[in-house]
Amino acid sequence: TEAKYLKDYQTPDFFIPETELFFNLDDEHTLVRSKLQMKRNGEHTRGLVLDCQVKQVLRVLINGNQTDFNVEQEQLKIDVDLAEFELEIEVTVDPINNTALEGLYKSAGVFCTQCEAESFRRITPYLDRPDVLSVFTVTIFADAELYPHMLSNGNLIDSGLVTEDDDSNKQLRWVKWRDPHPKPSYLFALVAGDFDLLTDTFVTQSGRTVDLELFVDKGNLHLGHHAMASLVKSMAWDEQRYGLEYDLDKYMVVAVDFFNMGAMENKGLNVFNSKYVLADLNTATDIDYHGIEAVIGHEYFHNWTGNRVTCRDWFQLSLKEGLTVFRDQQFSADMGSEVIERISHANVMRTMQFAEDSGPMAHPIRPEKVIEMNNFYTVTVYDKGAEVIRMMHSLLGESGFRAGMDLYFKRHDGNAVTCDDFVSAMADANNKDLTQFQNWYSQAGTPSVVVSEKQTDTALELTLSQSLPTRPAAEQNKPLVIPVKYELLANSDGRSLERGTVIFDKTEQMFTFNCSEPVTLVLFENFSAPVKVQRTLTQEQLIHIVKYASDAFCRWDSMQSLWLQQINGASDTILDKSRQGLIEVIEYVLNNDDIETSIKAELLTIPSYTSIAETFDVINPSHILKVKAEITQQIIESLFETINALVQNLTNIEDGYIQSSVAQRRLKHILLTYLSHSKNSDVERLIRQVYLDSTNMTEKVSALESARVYSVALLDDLLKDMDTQFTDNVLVFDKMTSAVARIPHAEVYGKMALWAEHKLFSDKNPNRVRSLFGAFIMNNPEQFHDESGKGYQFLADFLKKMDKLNPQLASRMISPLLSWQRYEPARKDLMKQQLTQLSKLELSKDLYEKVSSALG
Ligand code: HT7
Ligand code: ZN
Repeated sequence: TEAKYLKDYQTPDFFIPETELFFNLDDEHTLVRSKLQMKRNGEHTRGLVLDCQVKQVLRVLINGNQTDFNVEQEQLKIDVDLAEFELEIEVTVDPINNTALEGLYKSAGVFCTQCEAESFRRITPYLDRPDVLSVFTVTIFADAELYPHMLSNGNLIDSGLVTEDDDSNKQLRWVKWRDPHPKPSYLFALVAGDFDLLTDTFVTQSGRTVDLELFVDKGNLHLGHHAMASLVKSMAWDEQRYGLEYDLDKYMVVAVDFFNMGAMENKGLNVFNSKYVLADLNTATDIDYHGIEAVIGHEYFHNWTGNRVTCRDWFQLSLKEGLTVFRDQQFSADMGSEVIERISHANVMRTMQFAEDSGPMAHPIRPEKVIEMNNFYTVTVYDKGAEVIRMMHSLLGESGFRAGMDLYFKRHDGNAVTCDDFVSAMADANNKDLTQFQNWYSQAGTPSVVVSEKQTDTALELTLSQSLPTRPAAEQNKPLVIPVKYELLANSDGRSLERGTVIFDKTEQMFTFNCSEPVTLVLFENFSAPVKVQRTLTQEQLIHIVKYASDAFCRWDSMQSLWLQQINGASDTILDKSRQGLIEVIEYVLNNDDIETSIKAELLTIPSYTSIAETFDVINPSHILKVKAEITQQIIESLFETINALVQNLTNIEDGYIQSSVAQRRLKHILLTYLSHSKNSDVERLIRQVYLDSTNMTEKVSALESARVYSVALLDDLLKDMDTQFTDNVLVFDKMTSAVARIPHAEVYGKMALWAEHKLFSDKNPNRVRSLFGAFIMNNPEQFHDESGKGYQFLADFLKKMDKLNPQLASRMISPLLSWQRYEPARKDLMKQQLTQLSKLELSKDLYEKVSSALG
């Protein structure tokens, strides 16, 4: 449980130019032999210390001679004073009992690895750090019948058959792979199993043909086409937008059912959570299709931003993750809609990232102190990291940003570098000083921007002031460089008078806009900076923005603010009139045929509980849920007929992942959500009809969601049907359990227990666990935050068990308890009690770091 600090970084004592690995795959006793060419780095005389978390070290040899070694505290120590030598190590590991899914594990009959961040050391002792780059050659021995596909990084260079030298006479097959690109150990991968193989090719811009291979479970070939098409699109996009071409002859993707995260960018051999590969119209929703395209893109883009240029140390994780998320966001925007993407990313920031940044685990996008690295694969490093890259893009423009990227690759291809190196490339390519901008990398917390404005006869004077939450021992915060995109709208008729960007980089700063008529100022167009804006706008001003702003993001944002006004605004007396105002603007949107369908759906979306809660200094879930329900009720009472008529019009939407159909299904879903709050029995009929008539999973899930709100009996009915229609389909099963876990009544506990008994459920499978219990914890505020504290107790009990099976998963699921200090006194107390209970147990490093920081 000792922390590591960025300030203590030192270069490695040794390098490993060549790594040879031999695997004899076996469920409980896989034998791993390594042959490493070691080279001392510099003149020092220190011995060799390797990271080591294997089951057993059998032998160590130096230049062919057996040598003494010592294993303690997860380190293998060898006394050696040679400058260069060959090191051989033999170890065993236990893949079948590896439920943590880190290192080499076997699940559902498939051997597979996950090495990022620090799990290669669970496979073989090594200098398991990203600044040690090596050329890997890997030989795998395994039963040919059970494992017809044996894969590793790079190119297949040889293979053959051997007979086992025990009495069994069993034939083993061996394959030998070599990856010519030097890589850090975290990018190593091995997979062995029986798969169906989907193939395609891609011809690169320089005319090379790359073989594309997608490995899926037997019988699932028909579910791989969307992933394959997404891969081809990603490869073409990276060439077009960044001039980046793929660099091996083969690109392999394997879909596995047991995986802690979305996917992993191992060089030439991506391993994917099957949820981000498999799709067809009958079983995948539009959200699934979108997710697959985004994750396939993300992992592919890592080939340059992560693999060719990698991180010097794990504190620099955002170097590859922030940048690659930014690139996948650009890709998704180019494939679909820029504004819809922006709304969805702003939502992630405002709900998950702002919460993390105001909690005990808050950290800068480049953290400075880490106990368990797995805890830093966060929305801060990934999504705020991407926002920081996006702001650089705003400051430098598309061509300036591209020049910076080109220089970054020119300088650092093949190296392990830092976030500072990235910013320097951007600065140097553009002759710009980005020193102050770098404060974004070192300061945690969400900046708060206070807006005040004064209009004279000739100008609008805007004063902005910025501050960061101060935390103990934090150095005095320095002002950040904040790009503010804006527009001036004439109050008389909504004309756009001026649009542009101002750079706000002082603690307080005034900007003057000349204008000779009354105006409404639109600020932070397209979510131009990841900040909290403190600004008082009247309902009239917000409605003006909804109607006239050029930027659809701000129109959506103002619509959300109109809701928030009702919930944050205190007394009932002011609200009656203004609630009518909200209802009127909703009616205006509903009836306005000029608004594009996809935008209309967003404008009408009811803010989520979490996004509302995040705007309060002190959170009282009962208040938020009560007022939100009241407003929804009033809207549905006033607008039932209008909404119902619109839903009736949205029939016979063309199936398929086509943008126009996606938008129509989304709008239909939003409208159906409103209707589900009514008790009118026509609604039950409608929900059933949507469920039965639909020939795609998006509408079926939409029906489930509406049923869940309308009545549990209706939900049960639909689920029963679904369970028989889609027997044995685990990805559909996950959609059903997510609906169950969000039932907003106390009966949810009994139902969750029942579904956890289902034959498709397994607490060793992260997807199953996240869909059932994760949905409860994150998306069932009514029950999770019930004033009895039962929800908190449920989570703590669950974490106790899960921490033993899969610490990474447990650690990710504790997040709602971490913000305990944000709640009203009674809940605060209840949450703290559960954290205190947990702190008395023997916890994994993952959970320990979070629980101890929460209790401070
Ligand atoms: N770079 C990948 C990170 C990842 C991971 C990290 C810790 C433990 C398990 C993991 N699986 C994947 C994913 C990505 O950002 O592309
Ligand atoms: Zn990534």
